[in-house]
Amino acid sequence: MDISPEPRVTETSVRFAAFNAYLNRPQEGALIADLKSPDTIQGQKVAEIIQRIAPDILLLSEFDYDENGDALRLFQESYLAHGHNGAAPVIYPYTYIAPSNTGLASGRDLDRDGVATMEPGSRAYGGDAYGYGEFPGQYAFVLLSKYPIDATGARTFQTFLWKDMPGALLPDDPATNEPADWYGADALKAFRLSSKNHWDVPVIINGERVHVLASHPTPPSFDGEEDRNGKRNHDEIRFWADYIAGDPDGYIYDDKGARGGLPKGERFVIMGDLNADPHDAGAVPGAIGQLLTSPLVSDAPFPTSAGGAAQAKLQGGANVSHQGDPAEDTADFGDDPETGVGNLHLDYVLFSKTGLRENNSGVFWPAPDEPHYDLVGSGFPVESSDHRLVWRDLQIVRD
Ligand SMILES: [Ca+2]
Ligand SMILES: [Ca+2]
Ligand SMILES: [Ca+2]
Ligand SMILES: [Ca+2]
Repeated sequence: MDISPEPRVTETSVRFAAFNAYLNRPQEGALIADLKSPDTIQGQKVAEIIQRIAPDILLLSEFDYDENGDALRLFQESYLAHGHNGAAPVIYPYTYIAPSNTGLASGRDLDRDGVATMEPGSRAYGGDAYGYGEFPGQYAFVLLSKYPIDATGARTFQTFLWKDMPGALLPDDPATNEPADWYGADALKAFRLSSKNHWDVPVIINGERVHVLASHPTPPSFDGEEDRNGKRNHDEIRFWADYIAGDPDGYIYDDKGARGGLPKGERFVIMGDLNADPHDAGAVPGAIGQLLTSPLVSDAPFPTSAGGAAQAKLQGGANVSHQGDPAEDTADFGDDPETGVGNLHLDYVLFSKTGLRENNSGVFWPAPDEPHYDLVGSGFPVESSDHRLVWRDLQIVRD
């Protein structure tokens, strides 16, 4: 494979994209095994979507972690480096990976089923891990870039403890009088805020620094009346609101022990599946609003697609009662009004109001009468992913 050491210099804009690519597998090592061969149909469709949009900087979520980066290397070599159905190959000379809390044993009974499950490979194990995962690194995320990544300047927040956030929305056990006691003191001593990881990864674009702020907050579901996952989701999003504000409450520390938030005036792009729709389904009200109402975040309109609007109509069910504009949806979930949440707006590329300007944006979700509809289909079965790629073309503005 020919990987050029030089980044491609775009004329004016840089395309940032977030794609929950569904490249997670049920067992450790299974993704590597899949990607060794170029024949995995789902991998081919994910690769073709990436090739059709050709982002310059791409965050792929639900991509199982391995410490050598073999899965990511194989995905580039066996899938992205080969054009699919006439699309041009895309190659990313720069990548960044880091460990994820998903599937790391906490040694505690975090799901409160009576046992601290330590043996990987079950739902019970996932429920007691620092973040839900049935083996270490399941559902992690990876960053790919055509521009150089300042890995030594990157900060990660994998080990930041939830209890160290002032005013954290710690869940309450409604069966007791004591407040905020769903997790006991011993659990809170170990409980990490980030269900996967939170990264600040600087990318150098024509000499200018842009901070990619990547995370994948836990879904606000799979819990009970205490809403422990909804509250964690809210605070995982809050972390970025406080971080971009420069950490006014002075609580943030990274995995190397360095304190503080983003210095004032730095450019940033918050990317990922944030698992919070502005209007619909189970997030704590205002969860994503913590970022959307921040004076530091651009209020450029959300990216949209014709396919999101078309599928909400075709699929009906839970979508009928949604308040959000279906053209802004980025995930195609089950629509049964009893058991499903419908299609949601969960994936974001949000950028700093200063230092960046948007030229274009979109969600890769073709309508049935548009080209490449076969890459997304009608929701079930899943053709590529249950999420859609979201992108924005951003131009560096020098003050
Ligand atoms: Ca347990
Ligand atoms: Ca209580
Ligand atoms: Ca659906
Ligand atoms: Ca919707």
